[in-house]
Amino acid sequence: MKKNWWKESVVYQIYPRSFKDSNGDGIGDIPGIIEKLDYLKELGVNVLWISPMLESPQDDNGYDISDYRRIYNEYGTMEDYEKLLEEAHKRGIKILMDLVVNHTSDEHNWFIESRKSKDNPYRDYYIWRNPVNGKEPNNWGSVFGGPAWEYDPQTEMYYLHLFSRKQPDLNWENEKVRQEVYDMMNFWCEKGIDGFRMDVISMISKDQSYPDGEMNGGLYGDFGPYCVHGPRIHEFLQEMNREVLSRYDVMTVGETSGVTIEEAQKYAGEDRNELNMVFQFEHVEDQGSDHGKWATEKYDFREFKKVMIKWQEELAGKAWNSLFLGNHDQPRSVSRFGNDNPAYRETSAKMLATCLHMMQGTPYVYQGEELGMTNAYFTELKDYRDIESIQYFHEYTEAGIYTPEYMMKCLMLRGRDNARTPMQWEDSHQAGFTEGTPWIRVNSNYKEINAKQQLSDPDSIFHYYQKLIRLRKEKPVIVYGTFEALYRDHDQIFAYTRTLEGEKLLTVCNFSEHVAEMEIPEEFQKKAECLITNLGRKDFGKKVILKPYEAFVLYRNQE
Ligand code: TEU
Ligand code: CA
Repeated sequence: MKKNWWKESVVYQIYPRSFKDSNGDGIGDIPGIIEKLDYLKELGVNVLWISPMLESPQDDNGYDISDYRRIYNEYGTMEDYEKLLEEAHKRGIKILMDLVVNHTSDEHNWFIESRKSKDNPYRDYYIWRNPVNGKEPNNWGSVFGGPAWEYDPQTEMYYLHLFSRKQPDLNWENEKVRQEVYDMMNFWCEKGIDGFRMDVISMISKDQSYPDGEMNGGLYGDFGPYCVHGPRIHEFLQEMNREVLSRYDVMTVGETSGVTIEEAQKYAGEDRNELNMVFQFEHVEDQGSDHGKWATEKYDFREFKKVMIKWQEELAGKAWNSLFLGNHDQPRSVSRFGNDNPAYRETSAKMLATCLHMMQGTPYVYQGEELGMTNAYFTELKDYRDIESIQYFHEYTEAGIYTPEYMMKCLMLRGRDNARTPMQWEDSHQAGFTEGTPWIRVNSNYKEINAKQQLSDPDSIFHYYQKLIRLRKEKPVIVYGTFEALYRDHDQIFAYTRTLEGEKLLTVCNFSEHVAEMEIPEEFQKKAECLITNLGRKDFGKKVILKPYEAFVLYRNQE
């Protein structure tokens, strides 16, 4: 397999608004990130993906950009950003920019021009359609609730917004739009960034016939089949690769929800000249509800394991995996896939990390995950800030689809703000995140869960992550070894081996709160070295009884 630095890396995602506030205004900022670079260095990660920091009215916390060449003033200045790059690079840490080019803010100059008149030079930068029978051009719903079309009285036409009405979709059919995007990307590459995480990049090419979508029991039609992995997507990405990516040594990861194995091989196939890897979402996608993510069921372990194994096996040798259990759009991984009850929180957080970091692919750590931060579990709507959570609460309760009580429960389990509460640095005022009042409430468990405490405890989740990350640098088998699943049908255990020439790893994880019995494969019995264990196990005889959420990794070198 071809060696690449981005295969050997561990990426840490920063949600800047909630990472560290340096000036007491309650909003995280660039000087705050700089202040914490040594913390990240100590953790051992070598790439940062930072959620958008460009000029924005913050309708969707920066995923609505109004100027691609300016830093959002509450986060700092261009000088601050340049200093961040320099300070990170000094520490051997690379930085990925979050590239949001499916849409801009409605306050972007292009859109301000575009909406002025039908013959404005920027008109075709966006997607405008005439009303049909006095209504929306088709039945599509937006990802955040409500219709995907907004009427604009100025020219009596509708514009498309797959996300909020303040996020109009760019028209990628227009060559000028594509050139503007590539110029902007080159501008940032010249500045010295090390790559891009590409926001909803799978949605930039739309089926030009704009037909109605299936209703699937919801209030609006599904745009999915016409906008996701659309007709020209691979052509556009190959063009972007020629115009920008191929000119620099940059890493790219595309956000491609709904991606299949076959489609992923097109986006990230080694010989395709598109992207290095994509985020697939099958393991965090929603089963069991007619209304997408708004479900309250616990995840199904067997299904989860099946999906994880499938991606390992089927991308092998063809495209590279990205590995994640959480991000700024998902609930906290320990609350969702582990167990955030104090009795099991630490053990299960370490178990999840073990399972993920030993697989083949590039692991992503979402800020606070390395501390075992949990869901916010807000009980009142007024504590929520997320546009999606607030809009759906109103939409579904007003339409009588769900009761307010049920919707509040969904938000507690699935809402995006669960992962957006401030980083818990210390056990003092506002968890050490700000000296003022944070833009969103701090999780009330910050006295027990915070970085300061964990840095002083050699057995903390932080130090466990540090060890996993270090092991990856020491043992090539963790990066390049072939994956093979064991105990496929077991309903508590997730176990697999990795093999690279003479080296072999065995990873064993108990995903349940009950003990689980297993047999260690012959070749690992007694002869192997234990690389890491979350419960201090010393005995690796033939038969082992795994404790709740226990995990360990055995290693042997056959030479
Ligand atoms: O998310 C895109 C996406 O596919 C959504 O389905 C996402 O999962 C959403 O949170 C639904 O619950 C990206 C960003 O990660 C997200 O933060 C932005 O809000 C969105 O694009 C629009 O830019
Ligand atoms: Ca600030």
